[in-house]
Amino acid sequence: MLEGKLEELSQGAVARVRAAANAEDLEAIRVEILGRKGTLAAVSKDMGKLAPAERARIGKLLNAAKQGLEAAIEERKKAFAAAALQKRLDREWMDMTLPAPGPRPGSLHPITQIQMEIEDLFTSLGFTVLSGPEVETEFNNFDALNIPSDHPARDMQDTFWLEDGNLLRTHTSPVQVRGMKRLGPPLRMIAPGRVFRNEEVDASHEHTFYQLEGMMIDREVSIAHLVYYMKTLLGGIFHRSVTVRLRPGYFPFVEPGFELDIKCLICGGDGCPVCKQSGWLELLPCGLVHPNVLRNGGIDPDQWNGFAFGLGLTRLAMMRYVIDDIRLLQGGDLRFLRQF
Ligand code: FA5
Repeated sequence: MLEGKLEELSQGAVARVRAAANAEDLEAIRVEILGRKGTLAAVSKDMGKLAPAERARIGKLLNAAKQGLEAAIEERKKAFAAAALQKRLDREWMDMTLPAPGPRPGSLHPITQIQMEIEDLFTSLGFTVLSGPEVETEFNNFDALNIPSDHPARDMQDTFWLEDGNLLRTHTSPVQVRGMKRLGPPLRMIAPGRVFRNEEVDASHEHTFYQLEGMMIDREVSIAHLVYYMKTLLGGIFHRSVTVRLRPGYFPFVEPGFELDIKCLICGGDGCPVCKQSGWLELLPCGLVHPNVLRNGGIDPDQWNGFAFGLGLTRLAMMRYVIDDIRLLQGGDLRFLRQF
């Protein structure tokens, strides 16, 4: 009797396994029949009542039924896996004949981009682009710019001195001296470049940063000329209205001298770490060239005069791209740089 029941059960179970619609159904059937509390387990319990010889025979049949069922389940599982794989293969494919994307192209650093824009602007206004060395003489960096050795203005720019008495230029102004000697009057020049100061680094100060010097020497150059060029410069860079203020500024190489500040574009003037909570950022010191500087450049101050400015290029990049920490610009983090 048990034998018939087993036969019937095993045939029914195999049929159900073959008909299972998916892997979940299959698992449910497996648990129902082969599980610890499953149908086959119940049959094996009933075997206890049989005589020993009969028990051994039915035991064998039970094992065979179990193995048959397990094989059927395995086969069905494989069929499901193959179907799933086929479905993925149909969906996910790629065209191996397409050309490879190749290495990711780099891009110009944001400071370089701004520098090139300013160069374009000023060359269109008749200015020459000069570059001076980063290692300068003390004379070009200070003395020729009307900053004698005992003058307190030297302390305004903390200097990296070299053992041979030269220095890392603290500003791009020494290119004024080189430009005057090289080009003679009248002249219009700009000189972008890297400068160095022994300064503590914070959100708006680097020890290594970029400036862009400008100088125009002609006859009867006035503050009106200076203001015109400064406005043209800022308009060309920001393409939107920026608020500026001009206040007196002291630099021994200009007279009169000014600080052109720009209302902080990071905080809109409310105060933030970049503008040191003042709402304004020093960006563009400028003025009319001091007669002593003209003389040191071999130009007669009775015949010629001019203006000069020293733009903080790194700070300009910060304002233009609304970067709230100067250290990001030279940190070398590609995740930052790839945004430009
Ligand atoms: C000068 O360096 C003068 N040579 C500028 C000048 C040229 C005046 C021609 C008159 C005529 P100053 O030390 O203020 O000035 O620096 C100029 C600009 O460089 C500042 O307005 C600021 O934008 C930027 N700057 C100065 N120090 C740092 C620094 N540590 N990190 C980043 N930018 C700086």
